[in-house]
Amino acid sequence: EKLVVVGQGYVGLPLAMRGVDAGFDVVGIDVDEWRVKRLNAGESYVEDIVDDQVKAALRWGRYMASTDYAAAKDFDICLITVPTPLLEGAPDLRHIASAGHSIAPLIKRGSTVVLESTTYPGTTEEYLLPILEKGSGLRAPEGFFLGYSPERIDPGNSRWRLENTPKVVSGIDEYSLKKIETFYRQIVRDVVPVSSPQVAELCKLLENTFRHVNIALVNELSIFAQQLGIDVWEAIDAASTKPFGFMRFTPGPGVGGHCLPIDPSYLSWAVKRGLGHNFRFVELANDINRGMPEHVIRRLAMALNRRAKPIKGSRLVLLGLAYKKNAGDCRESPSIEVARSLSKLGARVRAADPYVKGFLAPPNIELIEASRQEFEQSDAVVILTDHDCFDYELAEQVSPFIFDTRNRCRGPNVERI
Ligand code: SAJ
Repeated sequence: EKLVVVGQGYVGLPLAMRGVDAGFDVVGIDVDEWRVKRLNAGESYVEDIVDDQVKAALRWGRYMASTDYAAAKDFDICLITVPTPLLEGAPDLRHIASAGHSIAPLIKRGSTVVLESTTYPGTTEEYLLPILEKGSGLRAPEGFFLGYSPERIDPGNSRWRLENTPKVVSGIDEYSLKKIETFYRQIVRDVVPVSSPQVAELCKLLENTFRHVNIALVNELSIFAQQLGIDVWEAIDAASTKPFGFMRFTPGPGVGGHCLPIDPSYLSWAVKRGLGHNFRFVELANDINRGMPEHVIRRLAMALNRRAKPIKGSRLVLLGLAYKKNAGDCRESPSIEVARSLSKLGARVRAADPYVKGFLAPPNIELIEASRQEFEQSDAVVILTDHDCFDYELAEQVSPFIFDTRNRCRGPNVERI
């Protein structure tokens, strides 16, 4: 059977490779020429897929990548895994529309389409279905099957991978659900059928909104605890000893990435559009998390002030620019926002992040290697993204002052968020 995966990013490429493992002939469609070239040369740019997997799939003649949808002709199953960003705070479904319009003419009777992109409840049936029916001249589910299955890929997580992470699946009718369930059972260990695409769409938004709201909770708690003179990190460690009913989150300089800062706004947008209500939890969490970079600046300014050092002209060494540790992704990175603001305030900002390759540092920010000399000659070291590769002991020993937003350092010269 022929499987087409539209979008060969950190979600689509693992799906394509699992499809090859399961015996499908797979075509990976991507609009990015550079990606298609790399893939057809047997190279992976996705953290969780190694070159050899792509090379083997090519060698067996069971995989090819293309920018041309003609390569998708006669597909049996098509998975759509394209980005769903925000545009001025509202869902931007242009990539879903583009994929839908392009794949629709290639739908043959009895084929199956599954949307995996994170989106608001209703998208599959209200938005994608009409595009596919119009473009194919067929009706669903009589002519083709359609459903939704949210992605739960966590790049770099070696414990939970595509094949062993439970996969929620749905269909617009029971036959679509059966077809889609049967497909996923060939590539993942646990399949969790739900009664409608809207349930599956909402489930995904719930998962990430839950995380976003709880991070906002500990972020706001960290602000109050510090003002009360209470060590919030110790309190969180103590609370984490509760073996049931508590889930550990930690404060930080804000929430980055392309999931957490985005997905909750899909939910609040859907509630406002549908009911005219504000989803206050989500909006409050957005406000708190978006306010953390500025909170970091305020705390740092007060700490420097206590050392008779204005921010202007101070020599700052920042550790970490990526949005989360041990990764190089800078999308929506709060660390970069902090770096930019400090530079605007006239600080001399030098940033170290070995994961961020070939990065066009924001203006007036110098990329450096973290070293004894850099620490010694700084007025302050600011820990923003706590990559495990940084030498925190050295920083503690030789830095005049450390502002630590990730609880990696101890000592009389250390202040934590
Ligand atoms: N963060 C905190 N405190 C925390 C946890 C995270 O400040 O306690 C910050 C991180 O520094 C980062 C941001 O939040 O800036 C997002 O971190 P994340 O660990 O949630 O990483 P993501 O963005 O890669 O989230 C992904 C999501 N996966 C999918 O959407 C499929 C999310 O659902 C996962 O729960 C998360 O990975 C995970 O568990 O690692």
